[in-house]
Amino acid sequence: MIMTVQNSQEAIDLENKYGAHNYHPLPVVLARGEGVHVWDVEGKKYYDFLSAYSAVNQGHCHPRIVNALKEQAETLTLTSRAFYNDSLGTYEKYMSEYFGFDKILPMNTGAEAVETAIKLCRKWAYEKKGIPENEAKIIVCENNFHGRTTTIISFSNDPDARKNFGPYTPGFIKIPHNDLNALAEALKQENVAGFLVEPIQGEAGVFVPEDGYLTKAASLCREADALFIADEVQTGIARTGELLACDYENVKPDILILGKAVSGGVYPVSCVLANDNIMEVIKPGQHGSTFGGNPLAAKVAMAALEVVKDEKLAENARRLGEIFRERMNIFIEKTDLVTLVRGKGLLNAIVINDTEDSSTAWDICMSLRENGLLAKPTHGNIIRFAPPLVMTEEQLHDCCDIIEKTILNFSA
Ligand code: IF1
Repeated sequence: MIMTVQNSQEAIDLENKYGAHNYHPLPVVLARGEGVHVWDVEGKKYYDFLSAYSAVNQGHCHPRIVNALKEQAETLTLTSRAFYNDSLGTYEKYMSEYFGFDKILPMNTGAEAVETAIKLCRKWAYEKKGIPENEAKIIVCENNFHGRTTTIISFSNDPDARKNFGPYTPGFIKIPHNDLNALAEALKQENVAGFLVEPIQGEAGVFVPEDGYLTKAASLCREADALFIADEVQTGIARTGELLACDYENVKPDILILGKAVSGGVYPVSCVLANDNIMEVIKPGQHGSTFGGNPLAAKVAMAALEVVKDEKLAENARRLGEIFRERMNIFIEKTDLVTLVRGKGLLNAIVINDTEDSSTAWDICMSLRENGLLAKPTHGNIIRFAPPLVMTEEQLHDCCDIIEKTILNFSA
């Protein structure tokens, strides 16, 4: 029997009873979304300052994307790759040209795209670079977040993400993020196939590396004949004020990983892009997925990326991000509760002046919820602020008013 909840508490109770407890959500039950706003079951309106972790960059339920979904849903949803279909080729051309690569390998979730990039890098290393089979090593950064599969958590240093999920996948070398000397040293090791990096570490707390880091890292990789792999699942699709965070330095990764807002949050769509010299190592039957590149995903993603271009979302994110950080930097002079603000475009975070394990950041988010703005702490004392990129300047100032008022009342 399909039921509908009558109130928020009923929804929370149902999730508690029937759902795995793999999250600890803020106690708010959302029922509708439109643009930068969401409404809870009782009809209370909020600004969404998380955007489903940067999947809803185009705003909730964007009509152009929803219409693309509707039209294709009534036509052809899934054929599997056992046969051709009339959407995939046009989608592959669209994406390859949109991001400037020879080819795309379509998948569904970000983690699947990261796994695909790891497999591609390893296979390229064995078949093109001549690394002995099963000896390939991929350099990753400490405090990374690339997803939740067993291989990906094998190179995580977050105990919650990895404890008791072993045995772990070998073949990864960890170095600090934003440390070029450490990268240069690691690249001297034998059998290094690639370097997998988030241009900005989102989950770790929106750590923006020094200017020039990506450029230098990419050239160190090139000199060492190792692939530069950029995970732009969270930083991509205009979030940081450019289409890709790598675009700030005109760095073209050897493998580009995308997810989340590729679909505007309407459907799970992810992919890796690379040029022929890398992509051609994958032969028929060597990789894939049931839903990867399905007609629904293809049409939704093309509509979502048209919105990014037509509504100039990168430019808007860049401009509003500067306004946001300017206001926050002035504000934090008035309170000792916030020590700093950092970020790029509309991927920002504030650091709360308290210990990692304090509940202060959580309590502030609970107060923000009362005042009509939804955000959630990332690690401990850091609150990530990432609204949809369709926000207007007026709405941003309204949100800054809410954030400032909430924190000032809090510290009082
Ligand atoms: C959760 C974090 C963000 C990602 C990057 C790959 C993936 C993600 C840079 C995997 C996913 C999501 C996962 C989600 C919450 C969210 C998250 F807090 F977990 F770390 F955004 F920061 N690369 N990030 O950020 O993509 O498989 O999820 O589609 O697991 O709680 P996915």
